[in-house]
Amino acid sequence: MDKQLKESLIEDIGEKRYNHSLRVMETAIDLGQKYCTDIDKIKIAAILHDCGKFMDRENLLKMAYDFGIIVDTCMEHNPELIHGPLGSKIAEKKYKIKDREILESICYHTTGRENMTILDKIVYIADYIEPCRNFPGVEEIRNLAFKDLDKSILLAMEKTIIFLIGENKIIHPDTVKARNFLVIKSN
Ligand code: DGI
Ligand code: FE
Ligand code: FE
Ligand code: FE
Repeated sequence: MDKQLKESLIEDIGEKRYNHSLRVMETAIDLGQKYCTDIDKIKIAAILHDCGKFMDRENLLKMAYDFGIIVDTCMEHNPELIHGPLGSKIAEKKYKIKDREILESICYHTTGRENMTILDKIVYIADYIEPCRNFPGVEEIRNLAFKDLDKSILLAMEKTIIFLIGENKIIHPDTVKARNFLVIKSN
């Protein structure tokens, strides 16, 4: 990995999160080979996917406003959701990424969205199944990701939605739209 990129990322998001990003990248590369997608794009999107997940959480909202991100009600109630859109802006401004597809996959990596691109899907599910994720049921989704990408994402989203309901958290409309789209497509 590029030394400067590595150092900059570690400074912003910490070594643990950087190592997670490396694992997401390796997983995403495996998926990219399976689904014949542009590996160079995958590498950039995956290594940067959490670049907005600053260790300094206090400033997240302020940074979002500074970058002109429209913070919706759901994000206000759950600042965790800001790191996707914020990361997309950081990738653009700080890491000079111009490719819209890469920037969008970073933006939507937490919620998903309607009609996801193959790059969106690979980043989303690689984040969910990277080797250190160890929650119940992850192995099934890990295997499924290499057999039926849409089905694995649908399962991951449904598990996430059920988890959020259990935590009494609100579901972002993009998460709902992403799931609805996949359900309609699978019928
Ligand atoms: O950044 P990571 O931890 O690597 O992973 P991520 O960006 O996928 O974030 C996962 C978290 O985001 C997890 O705690 C569930 C939460 N999340 C995902 N979709 C929604 C959500 N939280 C809310 N409130 N609403 C959502 O729709
Ligand atoms: Fe994330
Ligand atoms: Fe995720
Ligand atoms: Fe992540």
